[in-house]
Parts: sequence; structure tokens; C-alpha cells
Amino acid sequence: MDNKFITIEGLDGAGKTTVAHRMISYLNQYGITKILTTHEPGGTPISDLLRILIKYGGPTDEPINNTSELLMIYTARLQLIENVIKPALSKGYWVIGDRYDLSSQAYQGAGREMDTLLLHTLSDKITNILSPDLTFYLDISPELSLSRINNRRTLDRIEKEPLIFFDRVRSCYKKLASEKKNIITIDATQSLEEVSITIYRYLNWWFLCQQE
Ligand code: Z5A
Repeated sequence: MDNKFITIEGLDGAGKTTVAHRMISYLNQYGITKILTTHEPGGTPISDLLRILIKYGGPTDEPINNTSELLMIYTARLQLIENVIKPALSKGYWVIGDRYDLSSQAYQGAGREMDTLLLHTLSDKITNILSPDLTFYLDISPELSLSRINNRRTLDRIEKEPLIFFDRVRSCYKKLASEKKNIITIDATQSLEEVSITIYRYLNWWFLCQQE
């Protein structure tokens, strides 16, 4: 089967990273062994530096403007697309993206309540370059998200936002998932086993559709 770009989205602690790793074993069973995973923001030397700024700010308490945050996120994404994802796809790799453009719609657009003109311009430009073949949105409540990440050493700038911020993020994810056919919502309050099985079933079905 041709290479594909699959992305996984959701709140912190929804299980994205765990699911991405399980998906590799699943794809291996189909003989798909050339697989690359990405985790945004980050994934190139420049994107990784931006990841630190986005998550923790600079060495002083200089405030980060919301638009600056958005531009850093898209700069990191563009570096990743051009220098990692596109070259991998062109060599026949499947790419599993742990977060992608939907995260910016949800966190910056809805969470930060930003004016959508710049966001949509950036998103359209990026989506035009490369849009995912399939996206899994792992849905959990902000309360469950917090309880799953509670024993982390340090919370980042975004994780420190109040619950209402994550309510907006979740509503946006749900709205986008209801509008687009290639976004599959998964109830990620289930056990990891159940989440994985549900995703495998969708992948199985999707593979069959691709062969038709
Ligand atoms: N951000 C943004 O604002 N805009 C953007 O465009 C992009 C990102 C791309 C990245 O943080 C931050 O950047 C993020 C959004 C913002 N900040 N916030 N908030 P990150 O890279 O550090 O974190 P993350 O991407 O959210 O990943 P995560 O916190 O590691 O969550 P996860 O990958 O979804 O979950 P996990 O690591 O697989 O699991 C976490 C724990 O939960 C672990 O102990 C699991 O065993 C447990 N878990 C997961 N699923 C289950 C189930 N189903 N049952 C029980 N326990 C579970």
C-alpha cells in the first residue's frame, strides 16, 4: 500500500504517544516497516529549540505574545514538514504524527481565543503543502487529562492554563472532528487496550477501503 500520513490528536494524557507506538506494531503486521513518528512541536534541531521556547518560555520572564507563540509553532511545523516529513514520505515511509495542524486550531484558535484570520491563513498554507490522510482524535475531558498528567515533574506554560481553556480546546477538536470525514473520534476514556482495539478496527476498515 502507498505511504500514508496519519496524525493523532487530543488533550495531554489522551494517550497519543502510547497509541502512536502501538500503531507501529500494528502496521508491522501488515508488512509496513518503513515508519517514522513525529511529535510536535519539535522534530528538527530548530523545531526542538522552538519547542523549548513554546513550552517553557525564554531564560527570563519575558511574556510571550499569543501571535508570537502561533508563529513559533508554525515555524517549527514548517521546518518539520520540509526537512523531515516530506523527505520521509518521498522515500516511501509512513509517517505517524503525534499532533499536527489540528492542535493549533484547538489550542491557539480556541484555547487562546485568537483572531482566526492569521491562523487560518497559516493553516491553509500548511495544509496545502501536506494534509493528513487520516486523523485519530482521542477524546477525553480536561479533568481526566489533568489527572493523567498530574504526577509530571513540571507543567509547561500551556498545561498551567485553567480548565476553561481546555474546555474550549476540547470543544474545538470535537467540532472539527464532526465536520471532517477523515477525522475519527475515539473515546479515550476507555482502557488503553480498548482504545488500541478501536483504532485497529478503524485502520483495518480503512485499509479495505483503500484497496477498493
Ligand atoms: N501545542 C499547541 O499549543 N499547539 C500546537 O499546534 C501544538 C502543540 C503542536 C505539547 O506538549 C504542548 O504543545 C501541548 C499542546 C501544545 N501542551 N499542552 N497542554 P507535549 O508534547 O509535552 O505533550 P502532549 O503532546 O500533550 O503529549 P502527552 O502529554 O505526553 O500526552 P499523550 O501523548 O496524549 O499521552 P501518553 O504520553 O500516551 O499518556 C500519558 C499518560 O496517560 C501515561 O501514563 C499513559 O499510560 C496514561 N494513559 C494514556 N491513555 C490512557 C488510557 N486510555 N487509560 C489509562 N491511562 C492512560
